[in-house]
Amino acid sequence: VLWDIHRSRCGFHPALQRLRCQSLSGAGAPRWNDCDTPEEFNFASDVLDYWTQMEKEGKRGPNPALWWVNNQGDEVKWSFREMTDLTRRAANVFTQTCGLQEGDHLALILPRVPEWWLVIMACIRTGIVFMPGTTQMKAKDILYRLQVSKAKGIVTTDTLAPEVDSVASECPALKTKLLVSDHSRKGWLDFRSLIQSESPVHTCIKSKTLDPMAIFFTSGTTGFPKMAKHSHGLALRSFFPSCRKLLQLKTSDVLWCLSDTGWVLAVLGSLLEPWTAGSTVFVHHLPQFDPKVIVQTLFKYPITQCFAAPSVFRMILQQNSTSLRFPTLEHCCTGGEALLPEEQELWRRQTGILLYQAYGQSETGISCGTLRGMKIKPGSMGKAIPPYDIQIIDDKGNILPPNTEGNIGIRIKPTRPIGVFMRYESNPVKTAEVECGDFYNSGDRATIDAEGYFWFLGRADDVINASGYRIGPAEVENALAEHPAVAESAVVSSPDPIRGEVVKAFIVLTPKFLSHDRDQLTKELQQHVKSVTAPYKYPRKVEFVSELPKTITGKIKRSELRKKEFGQM
Ligand code: BCO
Repeated sequence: VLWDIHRSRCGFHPALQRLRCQSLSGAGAPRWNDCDTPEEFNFASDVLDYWTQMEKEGKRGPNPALWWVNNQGDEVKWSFREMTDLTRRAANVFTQTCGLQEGDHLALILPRVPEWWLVIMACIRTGIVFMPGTTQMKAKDILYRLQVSKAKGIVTTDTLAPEVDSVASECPALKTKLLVSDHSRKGWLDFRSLIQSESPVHTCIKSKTLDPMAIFFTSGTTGFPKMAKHSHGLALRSFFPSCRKLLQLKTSDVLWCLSDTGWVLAVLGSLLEPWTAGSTVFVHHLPQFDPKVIVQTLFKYPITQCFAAPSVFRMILQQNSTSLRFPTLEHCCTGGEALLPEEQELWRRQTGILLYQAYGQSETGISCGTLRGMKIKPGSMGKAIPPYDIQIIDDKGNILPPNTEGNIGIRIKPTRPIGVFMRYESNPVKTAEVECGDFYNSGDRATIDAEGYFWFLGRADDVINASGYRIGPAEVENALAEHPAVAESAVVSSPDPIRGEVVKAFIVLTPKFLSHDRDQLTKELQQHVKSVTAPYKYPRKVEFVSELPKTITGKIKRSELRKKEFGQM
């Protein structure tokens, strides 16, 4: 009966009816049940256009949907209405001008420019699968992504366009290159002017909740990054009441998430979470990370919530600013790497605001957290956020008792919860490897206490988490191997007071370089890595050794080197 009442009142499918009717009836921000799986869901038509309608009806305040600023004093403020208009135009650019179709893969490599939001929403409107990537990538990183994903299109800036052009001939699937720039470039379509000329009339696809929406590249111990493919369920999860409790955003909130546009955290914190609640997304262009600019920005603009990796908060605390009492800031949340209890306490003392921890992965979105207002246990990353059932498991998928070290596992059987990635695209072997009994095995080690709080311990494998970046040692070792001074290398994680962990390379030199100045060589090798792959991966520590520890079969024992770094041997 409810079904029919909802349908007659709202004209949408049941779950959306609930969402819309409750909102329209003044029950506050949109709501949904943790276990709802509507057959169809599309964030563009069901959320963005919903808030546009609210604006038209005068039911949402004057705050913009997107508020973008830069260091030159430029500002862009777009309402939801403008977002709907612009993203419909962008959708037409993709389908009409470029001939891209539902299910096609599109590489999105943009810095924090407003077009990043347009591209994502246009992809969601059209069913094109977007693949965000960091602008730190070099030609080889881009080549790999384009080839492995068979991307049909790419959107980037004039800084990276030459890198793309240098590899495009090796990417037969790549048909469309879109440039976000005020200048034109041969062989590239001008995204900005196309948007102006395209029609704002577009019919959004009717996506199934479990249809693909996005791909995030994520590093592992071996090989190249894997493609974690997500359905529209990743966006739907932001609606679930338990997830809404993490930040408790309101339409009047202004949320600034500082994550680089290449990571899942940016999609969640700079788009899905705030727009689900009808809040304002605040963005600073911030081409180079500068904690001074962050502090100034938090003083200058009416930002109410801030989400960033722990390293960002650490670097702000290091500033020796006279005051960190930000006038409008009410809530801070952090995730992406481990946070120490002392750091949480220092932030509270300096700012007067608590720093809440969350935990997640490219594969899962935010899966655990200390929800706003929940008791903080310093150093803990909070509790599982339903519908995720998170347990500490052994290597066979058996649930371990409280206070026992094991792997963080998310139950995926008998039902795979909304929000957990679909698969590693084109990689059934790796997809199967992370299935462990009834659980997805995150590869992160932790304990759970009797109250259900999780305590992060580290990685089960050799993956490095440096200032929130997940780095595969093989990616750095491969880059080092291209330099003539390197006979062989082993790359591991090493502790760092600011970045939590940094990349450390143990290097055996080729005979020709043995007599070279070591400091000079260190700088040269660091520069070399920065030039051949995304610079965030470069080894901030280098140690030259005569040999590497190996097993009898000749495999490098990275774990031995890592344990030494952390004083565990
Ligand atoms: O420190 P250096 O100066 O020696 O080198 C830095 C940069 O200067 C340099 N660089 C950057 N862009 C470059 C470049 N060099 C040449 N060409 C370019 N285009 O390379 C190094 C980059 O390292 P970085 O980015 O780690 O350092 P930076 O700039 O100090 O930034 C610090 C952080 C904390 C802002 C940055 O590390 C960061 O953003 N971390 C957070 C990452 C994040 O958001 N993680 C979340 C992932 S999603 C997730 O975990 C799931 C949660 C639900």
